[in-house]
Amino acid sequence: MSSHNFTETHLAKFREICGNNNVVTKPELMSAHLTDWRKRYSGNAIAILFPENTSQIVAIIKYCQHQKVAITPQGGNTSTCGAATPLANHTAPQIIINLARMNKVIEVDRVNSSVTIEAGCTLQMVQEIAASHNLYFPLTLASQGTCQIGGNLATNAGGTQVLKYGMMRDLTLGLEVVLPNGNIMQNNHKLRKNNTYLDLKQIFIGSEGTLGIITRATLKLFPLPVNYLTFMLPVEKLVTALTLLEKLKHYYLNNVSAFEIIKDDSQKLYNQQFPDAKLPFTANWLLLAELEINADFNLDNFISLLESIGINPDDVLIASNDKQRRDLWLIREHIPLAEKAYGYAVKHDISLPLGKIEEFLATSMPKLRKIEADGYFSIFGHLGDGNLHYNFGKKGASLTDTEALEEQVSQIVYQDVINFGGSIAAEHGIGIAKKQWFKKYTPVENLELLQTLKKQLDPLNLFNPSKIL
Ligand code: FAD
Ligand code: 2HG
Ligand code: ZN
Repeated sequence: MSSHNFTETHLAKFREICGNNNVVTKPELMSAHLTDWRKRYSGNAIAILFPENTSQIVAIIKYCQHQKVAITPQGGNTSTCGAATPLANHTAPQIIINLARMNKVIEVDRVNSSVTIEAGCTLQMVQEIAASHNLYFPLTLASQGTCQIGGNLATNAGGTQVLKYGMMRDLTLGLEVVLPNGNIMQNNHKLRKNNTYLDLKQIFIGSEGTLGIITRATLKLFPLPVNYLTFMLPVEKLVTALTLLEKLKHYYLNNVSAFEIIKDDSQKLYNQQFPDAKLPFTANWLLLAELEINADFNLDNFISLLESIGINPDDVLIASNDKQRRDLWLIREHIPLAEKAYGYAVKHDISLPLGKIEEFLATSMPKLRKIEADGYFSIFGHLGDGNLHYNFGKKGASLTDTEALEEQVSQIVYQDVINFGGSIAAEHGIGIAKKQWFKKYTPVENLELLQTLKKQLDPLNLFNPSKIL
């Protein structure tokens, strides 16, 4: 049979399993799924499948195993490292399995403070369903209207509330996963304690679609915070921000829920892109932080705390109502969008021990300046978690210009990150973008263990091939 005939046979089978409407082959409907969010990687596929339930996924996977069809699991396609994009020149036929049509809320258990959902629910849906029960799902990302819980799980997403609530791994009680052999791993329990040998769900959290398809999850819910103290302030030196963080944690314990930072070049990109909602101030660094508070909160004590470390309270903008709070958060959420609109930067999603961040910046920034004297540093992110989005760009650079810079820039950044005891992939994962660096900086024994696991679960290498490993 010719490859055309093979494709037609595959499509007929997929239509039989999922129904005609759930198998998309029209190029104009496929294109958004074949390119990543940054428009850096593009691939191809014979179809995008939108299954409606786990049984359909099992049937698709069994057929793909038999016919050696490669599968890219896909959620909202908001990966910043090309993790959800199929390959451009793969030898085997490829399909995308997108979970958008598996978006049912199965149960909200108020007594247990948990929600059980299908993995195609968007993050925002889960936040809203929790809120409608007077409960709170804390994962918060600028992509929340689009990204799916399956994608959040497969990337172990972080975001702005990690300081208090942890990453997706910390928010997960149970999972259902369809394995590459078509078996269903049943681990979708609601328990906060369960030491029946290894916790199998952990293998799939952060697995970036390489070990199976996450179809259902049970997530932790929390009481809705009573109120917030959200504030922004300019700081000249990072040490001031870090000292403030230490004081806040000491005084307010686990109620410090967010501690975000924005460097001056990112502020400029933001002001250029959003002239109608300019920043209240610009400075070397802008800090956006939040405390969860209740009726006992004493503003005078907070002001004294600021003064005790030399911060003038008059320089601090405190949101006085919910709209102002939203506006401050919108600024932060719009930073990656402003950067994207400006052009391509060489992006790094790194983490460092908090005490090493200043030394890292002082070491690495001058080296990058030497490569590109008028390059811009779009540095922002989750300072409270030691996680910076450390992006370096050349004014007006095209993708090709940026790719020419990338090797040299990333070599310096990642080597310094490693030298200071950090991680080259804090919250976005590896995908295609960081594959070479992951290989370089992962101990060979660890790589061997990961490869053993991958080969055991997916011996034909059909799940998200050529990503990560
Ligand atoms: P996709 O991009 O579709 O897929 C991501 C990976 O998960 C791929 O490897 C894919 O194969 C796999 N996958 C998807 N669904 C499944 C499934 N059901 N089963 C198995 N594998 C699956 N990330 C953060 O951690 N913190 C942030 O603050 C943050 N902010 C962002 C802001 C913007 C504007 C954007 C565009 C992205 C941001 N991200 C952030 C990155 C991104 O990782 C998250 O948006 C999200 O977790 C990805 O979810 P998704 O559904 O879009 O996954
Ligand atoms: C954020 O924190 C995201 O806004 C995106 O993780 C980071 O685009 C980026 O570099
Ligand atoms: Zn982030």
